[in-house]
Amino acid sequence: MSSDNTGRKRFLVTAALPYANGPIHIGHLAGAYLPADLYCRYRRLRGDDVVFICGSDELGVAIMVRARNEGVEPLDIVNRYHPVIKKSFADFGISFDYYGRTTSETHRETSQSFFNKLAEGGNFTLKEEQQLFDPQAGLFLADRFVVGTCPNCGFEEANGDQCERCGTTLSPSDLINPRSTLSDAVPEMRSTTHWYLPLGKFQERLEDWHSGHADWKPNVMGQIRSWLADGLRERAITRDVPWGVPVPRHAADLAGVDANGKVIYVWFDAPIGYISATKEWAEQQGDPDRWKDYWQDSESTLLHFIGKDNIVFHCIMFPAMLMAHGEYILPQNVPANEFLNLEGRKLSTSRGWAVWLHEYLDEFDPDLLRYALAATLPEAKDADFSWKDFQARVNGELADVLGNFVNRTMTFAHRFYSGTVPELSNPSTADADALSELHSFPDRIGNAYDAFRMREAVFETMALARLGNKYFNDTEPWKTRKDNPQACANTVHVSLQICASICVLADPVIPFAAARLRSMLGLSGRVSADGTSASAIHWADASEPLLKAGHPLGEAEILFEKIDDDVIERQIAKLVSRSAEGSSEPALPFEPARDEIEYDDFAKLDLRMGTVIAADRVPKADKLLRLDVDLGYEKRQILSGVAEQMKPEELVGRRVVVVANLKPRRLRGFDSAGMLLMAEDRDGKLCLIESAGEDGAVVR
Ligand code: B3M
Ligand code: ZN
Repeated sequence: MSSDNTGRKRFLVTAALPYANGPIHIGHLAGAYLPADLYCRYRRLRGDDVVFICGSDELGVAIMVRARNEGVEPLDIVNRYHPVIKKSFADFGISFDYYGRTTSETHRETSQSFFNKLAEGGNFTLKEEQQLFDPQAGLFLADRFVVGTCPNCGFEEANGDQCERCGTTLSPSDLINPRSTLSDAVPEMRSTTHWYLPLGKFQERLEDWHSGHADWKPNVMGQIRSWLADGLRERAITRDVPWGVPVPRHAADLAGVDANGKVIYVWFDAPIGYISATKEWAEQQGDPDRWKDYWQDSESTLLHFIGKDNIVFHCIMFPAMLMAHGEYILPQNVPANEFLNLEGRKLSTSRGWAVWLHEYLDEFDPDLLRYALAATLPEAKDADFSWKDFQARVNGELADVLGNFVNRTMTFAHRFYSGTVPELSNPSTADADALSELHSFPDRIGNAYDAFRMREAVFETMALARLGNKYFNDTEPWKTRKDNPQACANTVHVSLQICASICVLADPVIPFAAARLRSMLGLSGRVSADGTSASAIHWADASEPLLKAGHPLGEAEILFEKIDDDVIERQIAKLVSRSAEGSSEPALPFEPARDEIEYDDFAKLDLRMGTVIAADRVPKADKLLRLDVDLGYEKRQILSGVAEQMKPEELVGRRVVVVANLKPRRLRGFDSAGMLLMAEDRDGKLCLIESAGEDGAVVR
């Protein structure tokens, strides 16, 4: 496998780019993000070179549908959800090296040049075809703008590009009884020209490549085999919709087609998003070419973590694109997960049957869900999350086994050995056995991670804590303390070694608790996230005792609190009442409170009342309005970024609060002297702040 000259292996790990049309829920986490994070954290502790890439999927029809339902622009939707998604991933400890977005300039360039290169290589075909058109909405009904009955399984709500029930990929014209999701209009047929990727041409190469990967998960291989057995068909890779990466001029010229109004199909550009985001990461590292080490060097390992509905795109379509391009490596594995159900029912965001990550994080520690989910991931088949099971895992495993073991050990060490590691001498058979069993754990757990068996890795991690607890019980230090002090010291010594190994080996699953445990053990900073610093403790080091006799310990604290029944009842009640209301989504989170400031910091602001006396658009700036504001003692020209939400005529005559002593700036060729204060709702809606005070009145 891949390695550089220091023996570190190089990995590029991706997790599916979530559509930025809603917040993240536990189904997303169980499908891709948590297993990917477990894997990356494990690899970094192994000392490997890992770049973990993700980002928001901001293009495509799914975003347009959401925007149309709300009567806003697609950009409003992605600007609302991208930050929410990014933040909840970070709070949950998903350790992306870079989280990008597919509306970025880099992404547009990368996708277009990829498209051009394939066009130049003669990899596409063009077809003029009759397609479903909604005369009322004035749009061709691509993908999710049309639903109908799946010709394969009879599901009546199949989308135009894929049936959610049986996974079959579809074209809108395959649907029986097509209906427009935009209006009640009956779709009609109109002719249009599109680019197609003839996947059939890649069938043989894909088969060869897949046959070299017999180690892939059976659920993934099963889907691939059935695709290949059906014979691969061509797939349209452009759409007539107003939201997406525009079909590049060069490719259009080559084809002699007018590409106006045509964009690249979202499933063509989205996986390229992994490449664009890696480029942006490299740029941020100050080494703009470094992305090539991960994408174009055969020594590098590429892994895609996804949910099962994305298998065909990652195992067939994207690899075919990469083969056609020729300058990229192919994924080494695509460890896709099945679906997660919730309390025995299929998770459904539109029916209010979901646990939302940002809501969960308002009430609980991220590690609790990381552990409970990781222990039940839908690796081989669909799995179920229930709040009762969550409580049982937290109380019965994290608190009673792991937390209890750490707590007993720390209590003994502080009470009887003045907070240092006692000496081990004349170890008993039990002591020696415990240490020799400890020795096997890094490999036991690591082998499971290596094979993408995350549940097993989590089970083995907890097995180490169980070993510790049992050893502590069996050696009875509360008795030996009186009649055999050396035996007691040995128990505490060995138990502390087990705790120290746990703080390394449990780090992928419960990184926040592992960090607390390290500080209790006086090992803070020693287990570095990237495993590269000289004093860093690596995964393999956890097979041997990590603490020297006499090593000073930190302060003890309770690692995990138990969760009461009523807390769990409340969660279940919330779920039930939400689904009864059929309400789809919880409120967005509020922006976190800021740090405290001194009065003097506030007093630096010169806030004044004013009246807008003129307003007009700024040429070529979609967001800006130019305002003249009367501050009583003088008039000001101010540029304000409200043009997407307020019309110039709505603003004239309005009373406003102005930051009057803001340093003047030049924007789009205009001087702007000051800033309007506005309230921004959680969904990005802006409201002016008004007052009856006279123009020029000081606001304080
Ligand atoms: N946004 C689909 C999904 O969320 C899609 C994944 C893109 S990965 C390149 O299921
Ligand atoms: Zn179907």
